[in-house]
Amino acid sequence: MLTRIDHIGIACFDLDKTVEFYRATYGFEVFHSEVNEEQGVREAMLKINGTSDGGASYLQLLEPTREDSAVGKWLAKNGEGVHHIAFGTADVDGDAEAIRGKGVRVLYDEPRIGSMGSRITFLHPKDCHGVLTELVTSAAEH
Ligand code: MC0
Repeated sequence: MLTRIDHIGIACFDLDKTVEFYRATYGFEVFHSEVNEEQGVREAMLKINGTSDGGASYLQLLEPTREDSAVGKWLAKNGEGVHHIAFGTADVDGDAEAIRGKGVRVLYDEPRIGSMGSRITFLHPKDCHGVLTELVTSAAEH
């Protein structure tokens, strides 16, 4: 069952400048940052609300580490902006299979590693009315 908005992924050209915009404009601080080489991103998670028990919501700022990554390709075509939304679930495997059964393309056969040790998968944007959609089970939940 999808129980929360886990994060909104925002693609940017310069992670440090974008982090500074969110800090100076809204007062949001970086909760966590990392490089995910498989996904080709350098990222910062800004916690908006909730606790660290898996029930939090974040903004996820994403800078590509290479041009041929998903975020790199998307930025070249669209410029900066909202790249995806992510719904939180305690059971990414079960929810992905249930959604696949409804005819939506799930991009990975098995969930992969996402931010902060989470397990993630994606739904194809063309099957979701133009929205790249991610399913996330946080590290605390798996
Ligand atoms: C591509 N399209 C999108 C889109 N990306 N539409 C909405 N939102 C997006 N973000 C559209 C394109 O405009 C195009 O439409 C069509 O999908 C095919 O796109 P493409 O440019 O030819 O690119 P593909 O097909 O090679 O790849 C698209 C695909 C890919 C969604 C399959 O980006 C992907 O695998 N994404 C999942 C992984 C990901 O995004 N990782 C980065 C975040 P037209 O109409 O022009 O044909 S990593 C992350 O977020 C992790 C760290 C975490 O949360 O923990």
